[in-house]
Amino acid sequence: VSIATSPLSFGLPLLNRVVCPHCWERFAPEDVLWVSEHLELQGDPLLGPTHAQRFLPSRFNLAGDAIDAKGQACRVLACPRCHLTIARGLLELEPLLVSILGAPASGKSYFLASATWTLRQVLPNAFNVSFQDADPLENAILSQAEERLFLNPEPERLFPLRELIDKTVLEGDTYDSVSFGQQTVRYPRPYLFSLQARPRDRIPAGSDRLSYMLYLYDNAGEHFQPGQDTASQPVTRHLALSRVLLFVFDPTQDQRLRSAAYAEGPSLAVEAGRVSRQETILSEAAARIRRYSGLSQSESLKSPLIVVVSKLDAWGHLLGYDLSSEPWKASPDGWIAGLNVERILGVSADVRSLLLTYCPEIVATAESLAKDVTYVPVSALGRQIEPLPDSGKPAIRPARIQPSWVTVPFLFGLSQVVTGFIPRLVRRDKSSKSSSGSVPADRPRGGSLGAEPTGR
Ligand SMILES: Nc1nc2c(ncn2[C@@H]2O[C@H](COP(=O)(O)OP(=O)(O)OP(=O)(O)O)[C@@H](O)[C@H]2O)c(=O)[nH]1
Ligand SMILES: [Mg+2]
Repeated sequence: VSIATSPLSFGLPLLNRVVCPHCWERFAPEDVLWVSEHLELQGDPLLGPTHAQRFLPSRFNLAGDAIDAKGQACRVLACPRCHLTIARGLLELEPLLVSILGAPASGKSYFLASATWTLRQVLPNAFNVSFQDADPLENAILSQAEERLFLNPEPERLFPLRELIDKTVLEGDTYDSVSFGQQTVRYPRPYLFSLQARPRDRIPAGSDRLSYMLYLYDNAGEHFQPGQDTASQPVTRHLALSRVLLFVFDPTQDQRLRSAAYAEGPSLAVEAGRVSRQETILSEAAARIRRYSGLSQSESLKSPLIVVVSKLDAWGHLLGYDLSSEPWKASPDGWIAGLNVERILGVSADVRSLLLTYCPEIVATAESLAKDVTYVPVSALGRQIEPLPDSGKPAIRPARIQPSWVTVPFLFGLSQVVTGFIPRLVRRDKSSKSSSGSVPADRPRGGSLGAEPTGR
């Protein structure tokens, strides 16, 4: 049976504009292409002879699936510009891009895998928000990284860190090539997650939408070096659409912080030798964002910038307190957790002053780019890193991995850009300061936030 309408929706209204997670083109949902299912319908002019034909349908079956030229019902959608496939949820859920940038080996891939794994537990259990792979096939590489860290079949074996998660490659499996006439363009694969707030009895007034599609990209650090983003490899163009920028800064690659951290002897937690100028990565990213989004040199970026200060396990003792507890807490009725923004901003102020002491140019660069800068320390692995007996290189037993604060950049970033989605812990006696996004950055005093331990 064929009907002539396009019932693409599964209940939620369709968006006016969809953002392709591959080529970042915006298009109307009715322009989406379908991928032929019939085996004889092979060959796409943009993707090559081994890809199925894409088409704009005129016939649908009762289930709402398009019917291809050979009468087969189709299920898979594709972008009208780049022809790469698109999960159906992208037509319904508002896009929310988060870009992760940072120097090579700064810890981006470890941080991402550790954070997405932890968010899978924390968002549903503590915040009543479901967090799911929108396209398990697209997310496969990230899921494998999560499994190697957290579901490893040999949890007690000592793995060199470099073997658990590989360096992100600059070409290969994680990129899609599309031929636009003479020009072949290579796009990085996105990771896509649907975020949906479950029904709550108390939805804060003025809340935005309650469901989003999170687009994440894990670039190789080299992509952020000058000259590495071109028309044929627009690998970091997601930066311009990004709602939250996560700049991963690795203190162990800074000579001054490194010597301070290891003043009492060499650390075993990181490999020796790698030192880099990381503020140049940030300035280059800012130049690209300004170029792609037409901002002038003097204008600040609109998106909040979170400086994710990685490998906390190797330098955290410089802060002088322990960050073992996470900064959120169930509200007194035990239902929805609130993010302890006051504590996050207190820690941010301390990390900022540490960076000001040792590498002031990072603070200066970050704060000249964005109006809203927060510093969040994270460790993807925790403190149980050991040296390998033969080479002395850092290694860990998967069973001992204990991430610290890895979800905070995401939870805090979300709470900054989407009202009401991630509730903030409100001080009982000063409820007027709730969720305004402008909580003062003064240092929290112990015990002032109900039972939330300040961790100091
Ligand atoms: N001590 C410690 N080391 C870490 C941590 N996270 C990553 N590392 C180390 O840093 C190295 C690089 O981490 P990656 O996550 O691969 O870095 P990346 O930023 O993705 O690097 P590229 O893919 O080259 O851009 C790892 O091999 C680990 O040795 C951490 O939380 N603590
Ligand atoms: Mg990487």
